[in-house]
This record gives sequence, structure tokens and C-alpha cells, in this order.
Amino acid sequence: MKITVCKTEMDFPGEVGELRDSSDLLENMDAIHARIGEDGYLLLRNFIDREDVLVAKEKFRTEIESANAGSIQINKDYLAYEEEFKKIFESPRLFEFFKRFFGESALTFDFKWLRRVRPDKYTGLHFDNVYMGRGSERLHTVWLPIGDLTPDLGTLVLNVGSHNERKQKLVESYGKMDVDRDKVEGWFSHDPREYSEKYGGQWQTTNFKAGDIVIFTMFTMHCSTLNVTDSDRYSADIRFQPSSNPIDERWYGKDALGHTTVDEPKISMEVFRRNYGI
Ligand SMILES: O=C(O)CCC(=O)C(=O)O
Repeated sequence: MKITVCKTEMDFPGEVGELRDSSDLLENMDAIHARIGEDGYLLLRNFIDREDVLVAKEKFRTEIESANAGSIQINKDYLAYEEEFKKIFESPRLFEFFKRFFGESALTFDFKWLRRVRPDKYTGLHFDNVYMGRGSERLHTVWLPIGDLTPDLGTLVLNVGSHNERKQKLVESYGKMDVDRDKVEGWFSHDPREYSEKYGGQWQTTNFKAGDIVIFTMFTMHCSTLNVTDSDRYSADIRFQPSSNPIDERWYGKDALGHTTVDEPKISMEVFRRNYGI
């Protein structure tokens, strides 16, 4: 079938591959580390209680539609109030997993990103490090579909092995950028084919079920498919890191400010890329 990644039509399965399921490795942390080291992500099916996700979806839909809002960022006070969200974003299973993964207790950012992606919208290619790279080098993202998501509605698409670019020019240039400090646009590109032709790696996605999660590194290039339906797509992305590591002050603590340059003009990514020859 044809799917549209950002604005590019591609075959799936084909040019876009199927995400590799790592659920069978869960009891073996060495294998989990080897897999994320190789792929840059972990797909874990049915990790969060499906019914809890569907309850949170109804809550989210009701609130966001009545507020006529787009995506929202929520902080700790809101989470404490909204039990339905806390139950999935701060589930004991996530903390237990990351405790084993880090070899020490885990901490999650107070900020959580809940996305309402409307028809004809998508997320462009980026590394998360450019938005939240001031703290731990072991920070990871957890992406959760809120509901069952097919690629026509909008799914996460990752470039397998792209974090291994770490050693290379892209990670040393774009990857070290900070959208607030450098005042540059965050998305590296809108064109997945141009990226893979230049930097390699296959783009991968899947049909997601409520309860599945994807964990990925700060240097895993990702984006989403275009929402070609007339419904909204709901998802969330949240972050975990070792408790003992430094924390990006924009996203944690009672004085957390979020992005500091939201309304300021940004240098275009086209100019940034030209300057670095990337
Ligand atoms: O859900 C999306 O469309 C994008 C999510 C994302 O960029 C992230 O989790 O970092």
C-alpha cells in the first residue's frame, strides 16, 4: 500500500519497512541494550494496559475538543489532577523497565507532550536532542499511540540505525543544536527520501494498537506519516532518564519554563544546513 511520510508517498511495506518488535526480549536486558544499540529504537507491544489507554483517550478527546485546542503540554500539577493520564504516563511498569534499563532509579520529565494531529498534518524529521538536550546523555523518549493508529491516520516513522550517525557530521552539527539557544527551526527536513539517500537507513513504521510503546534515543531520526483521514490522531511522548543525571531545566521542576524562544523569529533550517554543509 501507499503511505505518505511527511509529504512523500512511499510503499509500505517496501521502501518503508515494518518496525522490529522487541517485546520478546523484555526479560533480557543485555539483549534490549544490544537491540536499541543496533536499531536506535525498541517497539514493545501491549506494554501499557490497553483499557487504561482507551480511557485516557476519551478524557483527552473530551477535554481537547471542548477547549478547541491543538496539542498540549502538561505539567506535574495537571497530571496529579488527571488520574487517567498519570496511570499511563507514569505507570509502574515504565519505571520498573527504566530502572532495569539504566541500572538505577529512573526519573521522568514533568512535562508530557499530548498531541492532537489534525487532518493534513504531520511531524517533520528531527532528533529530540535539539529540543531537550541540556541534561542527561541517557535521556530517552517513550512514544505512545493513544488509540489504535494506522499509517493513514498518522504514525511514528523512525530511521533505523540513524543514531549511529552519532560519530558523524550530522550528529556533531544538527544533533548538537539547541532550538532555544541557537534560535534555529527544529525540523531538519520534510523529505524522508532525501534524508535516506544522503545518510542511509531504512524508514520504518507499523500499525499500532493502544498499549504499544516505542522507546528511542535522542539521536534517532524520526517523523510521522501524514494524517490523510478526516479524524484527529492522538498520541503522547514522554521522557525518562537516570535519576542521578543532570536534568534539562526547561522540562522539570516547579520553575520549569518550557521553550524560551517560542515567539522569537528563528533562523531557517535551510540556512543552518547550508552553513554546515549537511
Ligand atoms: O507524534 C508525532 O507526530 C511526533 C512525536 C515526536 O516527534 C517525538 O515523540 O519526539
